[in-house]
Amino acid sequence: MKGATRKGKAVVVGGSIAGISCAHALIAAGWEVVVLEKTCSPPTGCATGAGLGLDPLAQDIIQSWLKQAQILERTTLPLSIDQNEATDGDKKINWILSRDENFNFRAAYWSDLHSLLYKALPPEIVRWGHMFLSFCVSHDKTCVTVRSKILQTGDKIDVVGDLLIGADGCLSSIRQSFYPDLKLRYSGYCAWRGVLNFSDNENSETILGLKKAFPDLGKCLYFDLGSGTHTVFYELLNKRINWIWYVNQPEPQLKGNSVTMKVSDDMIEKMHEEAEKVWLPELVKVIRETKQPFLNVIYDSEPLEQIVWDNVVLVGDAAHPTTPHGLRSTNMSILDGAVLGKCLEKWGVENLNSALQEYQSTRLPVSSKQVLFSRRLGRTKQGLVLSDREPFDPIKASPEDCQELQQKNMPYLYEVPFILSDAIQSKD
Ligand SMILES: Cc1cc2nc3c(=O)[nH]c(=O)nc-3n(C[C@H](O)[C@H](O)[C@H](O)COP(=O)(O)OP(=O)(O)OC[C@H]3O[C@@H](n4cnc5c(N)ncnc54)[C@H](O)[C@@H]3O)c2cc1C
Ligand SMILES: *[C@@H]1O[C@H](CO)[C@@H](O)[C@H](O)[C@H]1NC(C)=O
Ligand SMILES: CC(=O)N[C@H]1CO[C@H](CO)[C@@H](O)[C@@H]1O
Repeated sequence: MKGATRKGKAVVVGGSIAGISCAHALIAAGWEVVVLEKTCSPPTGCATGAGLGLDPLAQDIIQSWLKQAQILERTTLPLSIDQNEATDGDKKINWILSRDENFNFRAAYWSDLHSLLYKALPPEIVRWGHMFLSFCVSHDKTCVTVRSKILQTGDKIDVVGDLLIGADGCLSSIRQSFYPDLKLRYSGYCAWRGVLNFSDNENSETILGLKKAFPDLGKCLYFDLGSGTHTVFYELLNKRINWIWYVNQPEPQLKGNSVTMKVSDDMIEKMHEEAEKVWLPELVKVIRETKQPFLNVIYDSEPLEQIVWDNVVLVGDAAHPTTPHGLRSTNMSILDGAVLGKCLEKWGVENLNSALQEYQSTRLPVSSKQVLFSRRLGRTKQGLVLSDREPFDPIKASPEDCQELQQKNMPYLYEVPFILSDAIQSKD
C-alpha cells in the first residue's frame, strides 16, 4: 500500500480549527495543501470565539503539529475537575451534584488555539478572502475542480486537486450539495455567551466574590443547574472567565448564514434581569460586567450516513454538527484531521477510495455516538423531556441521577483510534 509515487493535492474549504488541522495532518502525510477561507485575514489576536475544552488526545495531536515543546501547555489552563452543582435561585444557595476530579481536559481560547495552529503552518497554505462557490468532480473521478471567488477583486479562480475537504462548518455548503434537504435540528434552547476580561481588576469585588463562591476556578469546569436551565463557566489563561448560559425558548428566525444572533441593549438588559432570578449573585455580577455578550442558537444534526464521496470528504462541524455539551466539536475536528491524514498516508493517493473508506469507518461511528450523547446531556441539563426518563430536576435529583451529568460518560472518550496508535504515545 505504501510507496505512493505521486504527491497528492488537497483543497480544503474552511480555515477554522478543522481546516487548519487537516492542513497539518496532510502536510505531515506528504500531501500538498491549499486552504480556501472566506474570512479576509487571519483572526490572530482578535477576540473571535470563546473558550473550548481540549481532551488529552487532542492535546497530544496538536502538540505533535506544533513542534515547540510545551507551547500548548503555556497557552491553556487545566480543567482537571468536572463539577455539576444545583442552584436554588429563590434561596440563593447552591450545592454539589457530582464532582469528577480525574477530568483531564485543558481550557483554550478559540483564537489562541487557532493562531497557534495557523502560525505553525508553512507560509501561503491558507488563502484568505477566498469564498468557495462550487466544485466539480472529473468524469473519470481522478480529480476535483474547486471554484472560489476572491472577495477583494471579485475574480473567480479554479483550483484543481485530488481531494476536496469540506471543513466549512455546521452550515457547510459542501455538505448541502450531497444532502440538499438536510436541515439542522434546533435543540430547544439558545446560549448567551461571553468572556469577562478581568486583567485590569483582579481584586475587584466581583472577582474576589466569584472565586470565593467557586474556589476551584482555574482548574474546574463548573456547571450550575437551575430549574430548566444551566450555565457553564471556567477560567481561561490571561485573566478571563468564559461563561455560557442555556435558555429554553422557541426557535428564533435567523438572518443570513450564521448561528449567532444580533442582540440589542434591550435584550441584554432582560437577560441580566432574568439572571438575577436564577443564579447566585456572585455569578450574576460576572454576567453583568461582561462586555458584548452574544447569543448562539444551538443546533445539531442527525448523524449522517455518509461523509465521503469519490474525491470529497467532510470533516469537523460540517461532518457532524453537534451541541456543545460534550465539549467535543474541537476535539472531533482535530481527530478528523489526524485520522484523515494517517489514512491518506497509509493508502497513498492511488488508493484514495480505500483511504476515505477507512477514514469514514473510523470516525463516523464515534462522532455519531458523541453527537447523540451531547444532545442527551444538553436535554437533561435543560430539564427537557427525554424518551426514557422523567425530566431532570436538580433540586430533587438522586445521587444516581447526578452521575448521568458527568462528562466522563461520553462514549469513546479515552479511546485512541487504531490508525493513530503508533503516532501518539498516550500520556499515563
Ligand atoms: C455555545 C458553544 C460552545 C462551544 N464550546 C465548545 C467547547 O467547549 N469545546 C469545543 O471543542 N468546541 C466548542 N464549540 C464548537 C467550536 O467552536 C467549533 O464548532 C469547532 O471548533 C469546529 O470547527 P470547524 O472548523 O469544523 O467549523 P467552524 O469553526 O465553523 O469553521 C468553518 C470555517 O469555514 C469557513 N467557511 C464557511 N463557508 C465558506 C465558504 N463558502 N468559503 C470559504 N470558507 C468558508 C468559515 O469562515 C469558517 O472559518 C462551541 C460552540 C458553541 C456554539
Ligand atoms: C484584557 O484587558 C486588558 C486591559 O484592558 C488588555 O490589555 C488585554 O489585551 C485584554 N486581554 C484580552 C485577551 O483581550
Ligand atoms: C482522548 C480522547 O478523549 N479522545 C477522543 C476525542 O474524540 C474522539 C472522537 O471524536 C475520540 O475517538 C477520542 O477518543
